[in-house]
Order: sequence, then C-alpha cells, then structure tokens
Amino acid sequence: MTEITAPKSPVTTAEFADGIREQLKYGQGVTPEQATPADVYVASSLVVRHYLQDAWFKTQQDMVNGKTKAVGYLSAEFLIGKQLRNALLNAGMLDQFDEAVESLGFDPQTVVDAEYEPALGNGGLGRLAACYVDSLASLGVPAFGYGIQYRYGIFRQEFDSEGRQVEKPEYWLANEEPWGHVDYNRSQKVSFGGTVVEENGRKVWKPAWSVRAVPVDYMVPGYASGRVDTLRLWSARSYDEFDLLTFNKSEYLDAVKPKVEAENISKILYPEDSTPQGKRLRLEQQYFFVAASIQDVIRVFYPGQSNPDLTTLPDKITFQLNDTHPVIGIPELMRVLIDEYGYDWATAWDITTKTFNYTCHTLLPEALEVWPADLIGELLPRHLEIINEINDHFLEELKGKTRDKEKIERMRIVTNEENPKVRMAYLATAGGSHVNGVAELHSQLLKDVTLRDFSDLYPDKFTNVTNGVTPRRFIRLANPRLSNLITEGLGTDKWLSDLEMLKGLEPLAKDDEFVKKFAAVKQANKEDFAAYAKREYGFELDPNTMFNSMIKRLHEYKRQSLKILALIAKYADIKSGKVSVDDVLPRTVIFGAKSAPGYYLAKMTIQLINNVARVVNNDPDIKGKLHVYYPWNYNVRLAQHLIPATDLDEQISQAGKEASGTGNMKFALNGALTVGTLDGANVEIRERVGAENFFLFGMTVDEVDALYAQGYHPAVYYERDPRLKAAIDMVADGTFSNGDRNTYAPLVADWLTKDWFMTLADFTAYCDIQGEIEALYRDPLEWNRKALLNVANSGYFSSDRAIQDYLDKIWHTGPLA
Ligand code: CR6
Repeated sequence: MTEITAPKSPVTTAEFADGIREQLKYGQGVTPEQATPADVYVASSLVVRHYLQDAWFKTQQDMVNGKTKAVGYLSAEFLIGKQLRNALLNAGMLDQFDEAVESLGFDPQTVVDAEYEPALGNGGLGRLAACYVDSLASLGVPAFGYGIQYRYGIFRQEFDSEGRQVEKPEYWLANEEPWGHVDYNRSQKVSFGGTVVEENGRKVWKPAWSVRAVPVDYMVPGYASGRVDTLRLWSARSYDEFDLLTFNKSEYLDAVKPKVEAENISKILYPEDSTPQGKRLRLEQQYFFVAASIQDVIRVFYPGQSNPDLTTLPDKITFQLNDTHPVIGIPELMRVLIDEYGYDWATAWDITTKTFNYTCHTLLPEALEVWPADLIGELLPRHLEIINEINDHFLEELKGKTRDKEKIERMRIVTNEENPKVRMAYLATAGGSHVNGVAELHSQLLKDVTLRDFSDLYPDKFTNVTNGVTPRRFIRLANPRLSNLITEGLGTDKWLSDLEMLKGLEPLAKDDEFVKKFAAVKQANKEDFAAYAKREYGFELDPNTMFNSMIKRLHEYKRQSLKILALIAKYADIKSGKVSVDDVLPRTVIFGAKSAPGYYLAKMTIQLINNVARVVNNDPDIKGKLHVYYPWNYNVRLAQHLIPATDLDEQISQAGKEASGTGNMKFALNGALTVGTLDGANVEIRERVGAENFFLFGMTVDEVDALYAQGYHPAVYYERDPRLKAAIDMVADGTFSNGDRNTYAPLVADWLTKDWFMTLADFTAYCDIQGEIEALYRDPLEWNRKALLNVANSGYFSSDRAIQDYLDKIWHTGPLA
C-alpha cells in the first residue's frame, strides 16, 4: 500500500471544466470552440487562482492577527519560472486540470506550453529566491517575497551565424499574464532626489520627484500546507500622466518624458550575474522596491494606525536581504522611523538591527556592491546623511571593541577618500543581526577572508545556511518518472515534503532489479529530452550516448573553458590517431549558458563552443562518438527538461569561487553523477553521497592560494601536458574559425599569460579523471547504483531544510498555528 499525502483537489474535473468555460466566456470572451491553447492557459490559471483565493485570504489574516512573526524576503530577482503546473501540483489539481482540458478538446501539454516564462532573474540567486518562497509556503510560514516586476526579464539569447551570442529583449508581458494581480489600490509613493532642509530642528527631505510603486501580487501556494503566501513584485508607474503646460505639439515628447523616466525604473533586469554594474538606474531600482516594501509592511501590520508602535516591528516581520541589492533598506527604515515617526536614533537603530539579516552570495570581491557616495547623495540625499551617521556610530562602537586602528579603518562603511564610497556588504553586516553564507565552505571563507574583521569582532553574527532547491519543481514536476519510482520504493509520497526520507532508498541500491528500474527511468528521460531538443532546437541527440551537461552562467571562474579544452583535446587525440575512435565512449556534451552582454571573454567562449560543436559534430572521422550541443536561451524550462536526462554534470569552478551552486543539487537529486572540484556546496554533496560516488578532481582552496602566492604561470602547464598543448594550438590555428587565426587570439592569449582562474593548472587532473568516469559508465549497473545513491543521500539539499535552518538560526519564527 502506498501512502498518499499529496494535497486533495478542491475541485472535481467537471467543476474545473466549468470554471474554464466560464472564464473563457466572461474573461477571454471566446467560446470553447474559438479558444486557442493560450486562451485555455489563461482561463485555467484564473480557475486555479480562484480556488486558492480563500487560503490566500486566510493566510494573510492569520499572519496579521496572529503572533507568528512573518518573513520578508527582499530580493531584486525572483526567477520563478512557469507558474501553472507548479500551482496545480501544490494545490492538488494536476489530474483535474489534465482531464478538464482534455474534455474541452485540448492537449494539456500544449496549454501548459502556452505560458511565457517569467525570466526575472539572472541565475542561481534569483532561482534560489523562488525556491525559498515555495518552501516558506510549504512549511506554512507567513511570508512575503518582495521584488520587482521587470517588464523585460533577462535577455533572450540567440546565436548568429558565427556562433556569437546575440541579446534580444525579453518582453514577457506582451501577452495576458494571469498570475500577477495588479493592485492599483495599494500602491506606494517612492521619492527621489531633492534636498534635505531643517525645519524646527528636524531634518526634512524635500524630494524632487516621485514614482508610484504598484504591487503585482503572485500567489505562492504551499505544497500540502493549505497556505498561500505572497510574492509582491513592484511595478513603477508615473504620477504625472501629462504635463499640460508643456503639452503642445512641438513639446509633446518632453511632456511625456517624466512618465517614461518613472516607468523606466522597473523596465529592465540588469543582466550582470556576480559582477553588477554600479549604475544609477540600478540604485533607483533597489531603493524603489525596498522603500515600497517597507511602507507596505507598515500598512499591512499596522492597518489604519496613524501612530503605530513600531518598536514591535521586529516581532511582526524579519527582513532577509538577498545579497547586497536591497541593503539600502537599512538607511531607509532608519529614515522612516526617525523622520516620519519621530523615533530617536538609538531606538530606530535598535529596531532596524533587529529587523534585518543579510545573506552574502559571493566570494568575488567585484560582486560586493560599492556605491559612490556622490551618487547616493544625488538620488537619496537624506539616506546619505543617515549612512554617514551610521558609519560614525559604528566607528565609535569599534573603538570600544579594539585598539587596532588599522582594523577600524578597514571596516569603515563609508571609505575615507576624496570620492568616498559606501560598501553595502559592510552596511548590511553592521545593520543587521545575522550574516550568512550559502554553503559551509563559503561561510567559512566569508569569516576567514571577505568579512574577516567583522567576524573577529562580531563572531556571533556569522552563520551558515547551505542552499537548497525545491523538490516540487525540480523532482516532481521535472521528473515524474523518477518521482513515481521513489514513491514506489519508499511506499509513500511523503518525501515531497520531507526530502530526507530519500535516505530510505539507500538499501534499494543493493537491489539490482530496482537499480535497473532506475536506469530505465533515466533512459526514458533521455529519449524525452532527445525528442524535446529535436522539436525545440532541431538537434539530433542520440540517447544511447552519455549525456554530459554543463548548465550555468558563462563565467571565467566557472570554467566552461576547462570543459571545452578537454573536449578539444579528445578530438585532437582522435584526429592525430593517438586514440582510436573505436575506443571512444560515445558522449553528448550539452552546454547551456548566457553571458553578461559586455563580458568579452565569456562571449568569445560561447563562440568557441558553438564552433567546436560545428566542427566536431560534422567530422566523419569522429563517427558520431562525440557530439556537442549548445541549446540557446538556457532558462528554467530547459533546466527542467535537461536535468532529469543528464548522466554526468559538471561543477568544475576554481575552488574558492563558487559560493554554493544549486544546479549541483538538482542534478544529484535527479540521479546524475557529478564531476567537480572542492568548491561551494560540492563539498557537502560529496560528503553526503560518499566520496566513491562523486568524481573529484583539481586543486583545493589552499592549493589555489599557494599557487597564486608563488606566482602563477599558465604557460608552464601548456608546455607540460601535450594534450593541453594540442588543444590550445587547435584553437589558435583556426580549426574552429575556418582557418582564421585571429578569431580566438584574445582567448588564447589570456589562457597562456593570465588564466586568472587556473584552468590550465587543473587541466591534467580533469582529463585524467575522465578515464575513471568512462570506465564506470561502461558498467551501467554500477553507474546507476552510484547515481541512485546520489538521490538517496541528497535529501538534505531541499529548500525546505534550508528554510528550516533560516527559521532556527536566523529568523526565529515558524509556521502559522
Ligand atoms: N551567481 C553564487 O555565485 C549561488 C547563488 C545562490 C550566486 C552561486 O554560487 O549558488 O548565488 N551569487 O546562492 C550571486 O548571484 C551574487 C549566483 O547565483
């Protein structure tokens, strides 16, 4: 008997079908006969919202009336992915939807495919935020996700005929979007610029211009919790529809300028991942969503009170700062408390520091945001004053803690130079209760390196919460076959809300019959992916080869170049006859990656990969043993298709650079084996799944540091390993650029002279471990046994566990009663 704990549908199939008909009629204005799949998608989504509405009301009422502190997750990105199937799953209506849609003569998959993916994030950080709101709701914790509803998400990636990345605008709101409810009646005013004056001994900010922040509400249904949280994404609108004075024929465009400028604020997501640009509009965006959110919280938790007791704010809500992007919220809350509600500095600081916590997501120094004080002063003059005052108080406090003057200087929030800068990570550390990194190794490095002075003086502030991913989207929805097999193996489906239960699969790894079923799931997923890749991209994948994937942003530290160089080396070996093609293990390598538009070397790497694919895939000498595919526009949807079909995934960043990674977790949970370095969460994955079930290679953090210290000369490695030399020479000699030696010259020069992330130094170890990988892959039973052990031991990497850690260590709250 299988125990079923999945939520029960609140509707019958007939009711669902009636709901769709009703929506088609009164919403879309079409008959079922006239309806397109897109109409049915919109109608179905509205039916789901309809049935979630009561649970949503109740969650909000219980949150405001009860005693459970809520969580406000402040994030500039929420990479939520498609909504319909996820909402159906969490609300228990998957089957009713399928049957209802079929009864109306539509194919459910076609209807689901009509949804346009909201791409409101760059990569891991944004996807993590989306997993976290899913888990908060699933655990029944009252929560708001607060962010921005960008009109244009991350760009749509295309490749030109030369294989170069071309960025196209991603106007995802071109069609009706049934999930976001625009709530004009709960908008907030957010102001900018102007001056600060003194009136009756008090500072008064006289802003120059304001925008209207309109909330767009997304329901976040919890899985089997009966709770529905809120993702509130702010959209910028103008107040001054038209300035009638300037509105005459010749100045028409000037008249609408303020409107256009105001609305620009939420127009576009900055496409830089890990290396944000310090642009004025970005600061405007940050302040825009954070200021609106703080006002919103006061509106929600102190309804109708003109003189609320905001000393209770830390009991009502805790704000999590997702990286430095929302850190301007700290001076903003200080301003609101002091200027608008008349609190003194000490009280305001006490409230603020109790309300905020900060998660750092990086180890790259260039990713820690630093704003010129001038720019802050121009946009937010009162905030700059407050930041300076925070800095003064902080330096005073430090004097009481240490005599080390240099240390104190190093810890300044506002630098002491001609054009001072504000270090947002320091402001966040000083202005909040807790600071956490996103994997054990990362949190350790934050304490030892990045924020060392702070951890010396405030050791108790620092903690770790290892990232996690939602099993609902990334196992149940992405991999229904594996989900069914897990449920069969465990005799219950409860693992979807208690992922550590996967441990119960461990004994089944000894059962060859079960392992064979597991292998059959993977094979079927590979066949599905091959069909998908054919349909969507026109690729011809052979599901009887090893599927080897590397999907993540294109960044030097992630080292896509290590992967492509090793592949070229293999190709060169076959071409030169060193390796007989008949001995080569058939492998299909799949890349998915976008590059920041201005990132020169990353974009050149994309071009190289595409051209290696062109050459290798079409070379008859290779006899189809090696294939390289680069599906463009990697997004959540592609991840959901590819991850369940992958045999081997690549997590090969330079040790000490990837804060955590979350793709690594999704792969392990879907039964891929990992080849990886001791970096980020790889360390913990390997610990849990067992060293014998993980392909480890490469330098450790200490070895990397030692090599930097000693002086790193990449050319030495080029001379030392003939495989590496052959590979780089092949890139240099025009093999992948129709004979043109210039095309990749900058990349080759970088490898041989700089190679900041030590790709060359790790190359030999990386190639050597391929032998081990291939030997194991030739033994399908053993390979799948290890893959199954990866699944069984990765339950820890659920975002439910991560959220529970945040609740226990940082937020000190829990589910609604
Ligand atoms: N780029 C880290 O680099 C981590 C995610 C989520 C990143 C990545 O290792 O898994 O955050 N950092 O914690 C930033 O975005 C600054 C990322 O996605």
